[in-house]
This record gives sequence, C-alpha cells and structure tokens, in this order.
Amino acid sequence: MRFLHLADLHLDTPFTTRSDAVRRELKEAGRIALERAVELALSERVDVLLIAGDLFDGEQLSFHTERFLHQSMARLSSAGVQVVYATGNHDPGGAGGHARRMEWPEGVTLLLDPKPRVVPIHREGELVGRVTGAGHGSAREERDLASTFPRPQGEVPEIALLHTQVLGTPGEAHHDRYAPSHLAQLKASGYDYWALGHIPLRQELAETPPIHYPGNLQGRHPGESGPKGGLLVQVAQNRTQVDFVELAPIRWEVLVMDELDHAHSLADLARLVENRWTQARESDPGTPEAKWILRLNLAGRSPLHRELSDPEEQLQLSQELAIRLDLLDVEIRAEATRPPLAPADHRDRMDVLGEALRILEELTTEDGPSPSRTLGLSEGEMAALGRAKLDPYLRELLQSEEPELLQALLVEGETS
Ligand SMILES: [Mn+2]
Repeated sequence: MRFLHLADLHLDTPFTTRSDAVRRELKEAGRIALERAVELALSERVDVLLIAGDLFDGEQLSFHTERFLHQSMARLSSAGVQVVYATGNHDPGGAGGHARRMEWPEGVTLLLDPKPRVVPIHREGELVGRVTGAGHGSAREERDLASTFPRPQGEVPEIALLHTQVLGTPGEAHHDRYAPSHLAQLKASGYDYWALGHIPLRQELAETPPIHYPGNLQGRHPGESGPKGGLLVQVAQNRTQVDFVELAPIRWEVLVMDELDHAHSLADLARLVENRWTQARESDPGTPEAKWILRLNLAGRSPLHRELSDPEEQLQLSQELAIRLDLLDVEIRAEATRPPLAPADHRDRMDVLGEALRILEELTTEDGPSPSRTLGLSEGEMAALGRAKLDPYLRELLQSEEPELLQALLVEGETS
C-alpha cells in the first residue's frame, strides 16, 4: 500500500499582518503546495491521499479555494486515487463547518465526527489496505479519540488517521491539547502507521510502528522555517518506507544578528546581512524555485540604533535587502538594539565610573603618565622588565582591551 500523508494545510489563513502583495503570495502558496501534492500523488501512483486535519484555517474559506479543492480532489478521484480526510480543530466537521457544507467529488471519504470509521482502500478493484480514522466534530475536542479506535484486523496494511496532540511531543507547549493521545497507546494499538496532524513541526514519534507528524504543508510564519511538504509512505510486509517530499513554494528564514558594533551605516549593515544570508544558503539552499521571506532579528549595541528605531529607515533597509537578496519579503525586528557605548558622555561624572574612565584615558595617552608607575610597579621591577618597552606595551594592552573595559564599566554604570 502506498499513500501520501498531509496535514495542517490551513488554507485561506488570513495573514492579516502582511502587505497585500505578500498576503496574496502566501495564500496562493497554500494552493500551489496542494497542487504539487496532487501531482505527486498522481505521478507516484499512490492508492490514497490522507489529510490529517486543519485543511482550512477557519471560518473564512473563499469560493476560489473551495472550487480549487473540489477540482484537485476530482483529479485524484478520476485517476483512481482515494482521499480520506479527517477534520481537526480548525476545520471541525460539525453542522455549519465548511467540511460538511461544501461539495466534494466522489472518491473522497470525510471523517467529520469522533466516531472512528474504517475505510477500505482499493487498487483496481482489489483491497490493498484500510484506513481507520476519526474527525473533530467541534473546535474543542478534548477527548482521547485514539483510545476509541478499534483493534485492526491486520491481513492488509492498517493505517490510523487522526488530528491529535500526542502528549509530551516537542512543540506541544505551543499548541492546545486537542484530542490528546498517548504515544505508548498508539505504539501498542496494532496499526502499521499512524498518520497524525496538528503539530506544524515535522517529526517521527516512533519507528516501529511508524508514527508521524508531516508538519504543515506550507509554513505560515517565521517560526515555521525549514522545508515543508508531505510524507510519501510505502507500507510493505516487513518494512515501511517513509520519505519526506518538499512541496511548499515559500520558505521562511530567521537570521539573528547581535554583533553590530562595526556596522556604521545601513549600507554596512546590508552587507553584513548579505554575508550571513549567503552563508545560510550554502548549508540550506532550498529548491531552485523557492521564494523566501526573511525575518531579521537585530540585537545588541549598534551605532545605527537611532536609524533602526525609525520605521521609515527600517522600511528602506528591508526594501534594499529584498531587492539585493531577491526575497519576497523582509521583516526587521530591531527593538532589542541599544545605543552604542559613549564613554565621553560619562567621563565628567564625579563618581567611580567617571574616575575610572579618566584614568583609563590618561594611561592610554602617548605622552601621559607612565602606566607602569601608576600601576604601582617598583623601580626594580620596571628595570627588570625593561622599562623602555614596558609603558608602550601596557598602553597597547589597555587600548586593545578598551572596548571590553568600557563595556564592563558602562554597563555597570548604567544599571547602578
Ligand atoms: Mn490543529
């Protein structure tokens, strides 16, 4: 038995915080990813497409997307590929939900309520496997639905399909515990594969039997970086092959830059970002046709602190970067930048900090007082160390350590 496992498509996510152009691209990307999934299902001649919930994002479903879904499913069904779709918390199957209201072509089996159902899967009239699944009837399904699944019969591959929060999985804390289930129970259930949905992060929870979240089909915000797509699964007698296939047209990337002291102009900063971007793409180039959205998190002391706090300057920088790096969009977060060190502002203070800054300045001045004498070395020690070289050496040392010394003194001074 061969199938494609998808989850968490969230079609028609509103993306309200994005510009019109980017919002259009992101919405379109959700449909393109599904179109690619359909192409893959056809070219790989799978027996069934499994959708593990959250096919829609919520109440807003455009007529465009509805028609697109219908056509996509009809393509599969006319090629003899079944579709089994179990609803999740974003697209519950109860009265009034899109899943129940919209028109579906023949060959699509909808699992709209929590009562598990067994769907036989055929290839050219022959039984090749069974899918047992259940859907969320409401947006707040709090029961452990997996525990109600029947024991599979098992003479053909038996697949379980469910939108669920498996307790204790990475990323759990960020998601509501809808239809919670227990890994030990899934493992002991007798199914040959658990096709799960709900957690956007792709992960294998168990190898035997394989229990997988495919992750979402298209990332929707910077936190959902990395390649996104579906799992192509072949269940055979002795072993199950699970392959991830990238399908999302848009990729997200987050760059954190917190060493900004040497960027003295926005052009310098743009160059620094370009270097970091190039490095990141060397290790993870993405597909040749991928479109990218960059989130740039800037932090720490920066001579550009003031410019970066100005929305107009930020916009200019993001536009410059988008053109330069050929990106769909660039978001800049600069709330965590701070003004650069300015020792001159503190030198005249009549306190320990001011005194320390004045001493440091004096000692590093070429014809100022002798550092070795000020530091309290005796005549004998100075003679032994070679007096002529000692002062220049100490000045150099103090100067090279100056940024660190200033940092320590000023941060101390600011917080006291
Ligand atoms: Mn969900």
